[in-house]
Amino acid sequence: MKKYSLVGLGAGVLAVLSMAATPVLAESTLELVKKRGHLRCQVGTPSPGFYQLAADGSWSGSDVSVCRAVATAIFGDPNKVEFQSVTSAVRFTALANGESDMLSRTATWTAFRDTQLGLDFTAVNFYDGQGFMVPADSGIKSAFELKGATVCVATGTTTELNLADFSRANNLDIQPVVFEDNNVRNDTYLKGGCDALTNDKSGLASNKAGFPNPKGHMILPETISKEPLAPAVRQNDSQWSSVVKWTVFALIGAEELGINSGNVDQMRSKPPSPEHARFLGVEGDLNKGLGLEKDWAYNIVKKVGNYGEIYDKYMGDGSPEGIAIPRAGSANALWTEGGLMYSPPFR
Ligand SMILES: N[C@@H](CCC(=O)N[C@@H](CS)C(=O)NCC(=O)O)C(=O)O
Repeated sequence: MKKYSLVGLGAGVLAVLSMAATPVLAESTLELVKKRGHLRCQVGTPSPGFYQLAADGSWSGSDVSVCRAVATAIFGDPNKVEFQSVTSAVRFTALANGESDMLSRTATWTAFRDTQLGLDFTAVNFYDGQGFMVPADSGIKSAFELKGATVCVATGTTTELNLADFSRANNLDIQPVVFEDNNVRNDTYLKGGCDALTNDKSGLASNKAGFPNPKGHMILPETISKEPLAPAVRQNDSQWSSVVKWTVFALIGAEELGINSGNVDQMRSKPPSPEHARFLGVEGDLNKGLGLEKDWAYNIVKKVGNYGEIYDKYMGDGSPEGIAIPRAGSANALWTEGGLMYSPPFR
């Protein structure tokens, strides 16, 4: 009797232990995604340039392209993605609890987020900084003129924290007006419910492009923070983190190597250098540790494009929404052109 109960207890304890250990022992996210047959990629609520939702339900944009590039690395198909659109306030919980496989949505890589939220950031795909926008006829020309001003801001963001720092450091007594929903925030600003709107500068360009009268608003010159934006994954899944990180590097690396969607076939049939050959899977086995096929990077460039192509299409002068954030001379230029975009070597 005693023995049985002990055995019973043993089995019970084992069951509890194995349940508790599930997140650690569970299959890697890559295996999970492969089995499921598509990637669950978290983006923000629709915002021109980054993540735009068309009337037919399809998503496009720069951060959306990173999701599509990861799906392409795995499946050779940019459409094998389920896009999950949630607000900034709940984004990290939705990733940490397993609802999303990754997020690609203007999330700033900070020490706290990288070490205390159960997340790992991968590789920066946009270097940004926070700014302010005001109505063009407000007469305000500098962020330092915002003394006592009400400023609309999204909650759960670095934006909210930086605003408080900036106000305190400069004795500006700024009154934050805080929102979870970006649309409500923008509407409130447009209706005069706050004197200024603050966001990442690329976010401001995106917000402005979506306003009925973009020219009626002005982005002030000051940049009050560093916002390195990067896709993130759950922590402790090194292979999955590598897949997302090397997908971003493949986008940047392709541009460095002069490989784009138009010439990638020609480059593959006659690689101009050994690194081109390794990148395109013609030589070596760089795919092995990633758990991907040899043509993973080829497929990314062929079906999604390189970093510069994505930038031009969604953030550059040619972007349909007119976001037009100049890349030349900015941190988002390639390192060979004075910027910070740099991929480790493909070897
Ligand atoms: N980079 C900042 C701000 C991120 C942020 O809220 N970005 C806006 C861009 S407009 C966004 O993602 N909006 C979508 C949403 O919150 O639904 C952060 O990581 O906290």
